[in-house]
Amino acid sequence: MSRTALRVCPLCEATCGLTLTIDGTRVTHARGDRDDVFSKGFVCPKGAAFGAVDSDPDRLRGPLVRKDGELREAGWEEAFDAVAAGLRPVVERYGPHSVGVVLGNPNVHTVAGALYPPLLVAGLGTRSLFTASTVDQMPKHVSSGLLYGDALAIPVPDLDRTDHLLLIGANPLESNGSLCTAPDFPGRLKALKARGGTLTVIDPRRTRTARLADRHIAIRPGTDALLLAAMAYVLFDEGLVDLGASAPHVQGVDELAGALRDFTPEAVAAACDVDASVTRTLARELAAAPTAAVYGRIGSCTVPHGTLASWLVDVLNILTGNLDRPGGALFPQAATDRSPRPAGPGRGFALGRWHSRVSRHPEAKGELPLAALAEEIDTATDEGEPIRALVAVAANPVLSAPDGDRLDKALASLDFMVSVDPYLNETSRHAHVVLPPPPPAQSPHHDFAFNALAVRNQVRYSRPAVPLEPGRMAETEILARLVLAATGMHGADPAAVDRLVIDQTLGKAVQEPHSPVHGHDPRELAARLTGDTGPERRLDMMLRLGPYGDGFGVRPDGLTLEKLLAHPHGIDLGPLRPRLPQPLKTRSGKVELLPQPIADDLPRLRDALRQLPAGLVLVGRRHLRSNNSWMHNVPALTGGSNRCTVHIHPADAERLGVRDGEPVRLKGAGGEVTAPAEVTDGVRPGVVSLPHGWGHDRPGTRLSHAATDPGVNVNQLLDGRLLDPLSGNAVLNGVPVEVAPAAEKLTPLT
Ligand SMILES: Nc1nc2c(c(=O)[nH]1)N[C@H]1C(S)=C(S)[C@@H](COP(=O)(O)OP(=O)(O)OC[C@H]3O[C@@H](n4cnc5c(=O)[nH]c(N)nc54)[C@H](O)[C@@H]3O)O[C@H]1N2
Ligand SMILES: Nc1nc2c(c(=O)[nH]1)N[C@H]1C(S)=C(S)[C@@H](COP(=O)(O)OP(=O)(O)OC[C@H]3O[C@@H](n4cnc5c(=O)[nH]c(N)nc54)[C@H](O)[C@@H]3O)O[C@H]1N2
Ligand code: SF4
Ligand SMILES: [Mo]
Repeated sequence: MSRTALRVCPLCEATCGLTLTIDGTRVTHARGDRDDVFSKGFVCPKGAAFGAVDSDPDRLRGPLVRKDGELREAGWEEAFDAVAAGLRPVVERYGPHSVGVVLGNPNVHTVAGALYPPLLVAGLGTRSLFTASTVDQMPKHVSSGLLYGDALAIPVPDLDRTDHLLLIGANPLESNGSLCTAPDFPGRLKALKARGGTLTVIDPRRTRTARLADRHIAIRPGTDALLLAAMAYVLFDEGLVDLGASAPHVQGVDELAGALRDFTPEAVAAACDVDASVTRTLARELAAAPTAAVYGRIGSCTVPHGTLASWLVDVLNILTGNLDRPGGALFPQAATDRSPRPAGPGRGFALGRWHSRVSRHPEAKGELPLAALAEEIDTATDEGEPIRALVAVAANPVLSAPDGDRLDKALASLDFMVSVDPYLNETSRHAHVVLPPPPPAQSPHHDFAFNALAVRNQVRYSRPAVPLEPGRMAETEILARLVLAATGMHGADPAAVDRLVIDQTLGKAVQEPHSPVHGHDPRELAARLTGDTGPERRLDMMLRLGPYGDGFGVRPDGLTLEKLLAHPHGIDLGPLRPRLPQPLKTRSGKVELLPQPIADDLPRLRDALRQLPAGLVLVGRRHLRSNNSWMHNVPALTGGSNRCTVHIHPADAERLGVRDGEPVRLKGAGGEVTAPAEVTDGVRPGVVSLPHGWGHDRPGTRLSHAATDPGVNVNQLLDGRLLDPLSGNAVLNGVPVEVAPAAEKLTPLT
């Protein structure tokens, strides 16, 4: 007998509701849940392959512990004993910063990843924190921190109501969207066009998204900040600045006008390879649209001026009155957000409160650049201890971060490493202990991260669709036990971790005058929480204290876990609404349009006006059926056009003697790779493209399907030194490379 269960898909940021068909304990089919309040039945090929992803036979079924140099199957007790025995002596002997924590992308897709890593980092007291954010969106956090005083206050384009969308360095027809959670992003773009709206795409590749656009600008990689600065210049120059309703909440407009003086459309034209007349048109269209939203993603972040470009995206929204208005870019309000405090000055956002040991990179949002992880392990300095032990949760930096070969060696040199990962892969193969989480069907789901980035306020929760298999441990419990083992409390009851968080949170809430539970007894509140598990009780607490919550009875119609469970297809909380000035936490209480660190970085952008690449530059790309480094092991999601090939423009191919299908060699500062060429005018001249997450040919892994077509690791072309200085974000796009047919010797281009 088969049955169905509902489950929000964790395989990308779109968070589609799925209806799973389950035979026994096996997911045999997945389709879009037509009654889902947000995704309304949409599903993509990855979601449809949920069952295959879930039941991949290479998923580890139990912990692995290294004995006599080899990873062997072990019990959970033994595994956590080994973690405590491996980590504690390092902390005690060399101090907390000698333990590094690496958090990878899937943490934003799991309940466990949202609730426990902050406790791990705080409990260890380590400053050696590295996450996927610094190979991704850290520039956006920094620009939001500086503009609004809150690194997590990220405005989201109002896709469903905007009249004009300017999309920069994003390809939602393949990625399904990012920092803009919108199930059926493609359908929403088509709806924009159907209602008479316009779509402009800026991308050096003619992507599927670009092909849908009314206007596609094939910019030179890495130069978006120049183009956006010139657009802002035009707004000032032509008297098109109109802040609209946000005007009373913004400071620094005149200073900004002065700071952008040098960035005329004519001045940026050569660097961007965009005609001055086109730049003017882009600015005028933005100003003229009844509503408009500028939105930038990977291609605008993972570049040398990532923070400036991210800042300018918001600057353009602000200058055209589109920040915080329907149809523009608004701040979502998630159900688990803290209960909004009254508007007013906040503590502001600080950068560089500490620095990395070797290259003195400033921290951003409490993190050091992932690109500097290898040197923080393998380089001794007088500044302090190198990292000697590592906790990696859902992270595969050997493939995802620059210079995987160096990192590979560095990881092999650690005194101790633990990986929480379902696979024995390029990174986890170095661990002394591997703790595998259960597959997604056996895990609960709630989008703590993405609801705060969604184009509609809504809330959904799925309990595990399938009970835990014997021998499995919930990832929430794995991480709770890991927190205990890492912080000297090995062996304590993991439920105590959740109780501690609940007591602390409620204890604080009752003291906050604006909290619905102000003045209550926290123990009495804790006793009223519902949920089968510690994490469920924490979710109940967050919902009830949150902006839509029942406030523990103060607002009887409000949200609770019970209410959410009674709505398995989710609860719609309405369209995005203007919220200013409440989200602002700057010291001035205003949007600070020209923050000092940004002003200080503008001379570097001015220098870029004169820099033209001497040869070819590299950009990445994503395929609809991919997911970073970990989905090449699922046969249903590989093959066809999902291949690790070098896209090269016919003109460049001809000049270099590169032929379609033949191997081509790429050389960058970090090394060389060889992959088949795909000659296509889908990339602009001067640009080659190679996807990331490939390179599954290292020994000691257990990825049997991925190993049959391993591809190459594009990040081997990087040496980790190219960063956006304000955010520490790695430069992954617009990187100079030398290219030649594999048979030929590479001759340097300059
Ligand atoms: N050149 C280049 N490099 C890039 C990018 C690029 O565009 N170009 N993109 C960058 C971006 S945006 C990102 S986010 C990073 C992503 O890079 P990573 O942070 O490494 O993330 P993933 O490769 O998605 O997955 C990391 C690990 O999580 C494991 N995993 C999967 N599901 C779970 C789970 O439920 N629990 C746990 N504990 N583990 C799980 C996988 O097996 C895998 O080993 O890559 C970055 N690297
Ligand atoms: N199918 C699939 N979906 C995914 C992922 C995946 O691996 N596969 N990964 C997920 C993750 S972790 C993330 S962060 C998101 C990312 O979501 P997106 O940002 O939409 O991801 P990409 O498809 O890499 O699109 C980036 C685009 O930027 C372009 N680009 C490169 N350099 C520049 C530049 O200098 N300027 C401009 N204007 N454009 C440039 C590239 O050609 C590319 O088309 O996707 C998520 N969704
Ligand atoms: S678009 Fe993303 S969330 Fe939706 S089904 Fe596909 S992978 Fe899952
Ligand atoms: Mo990402």
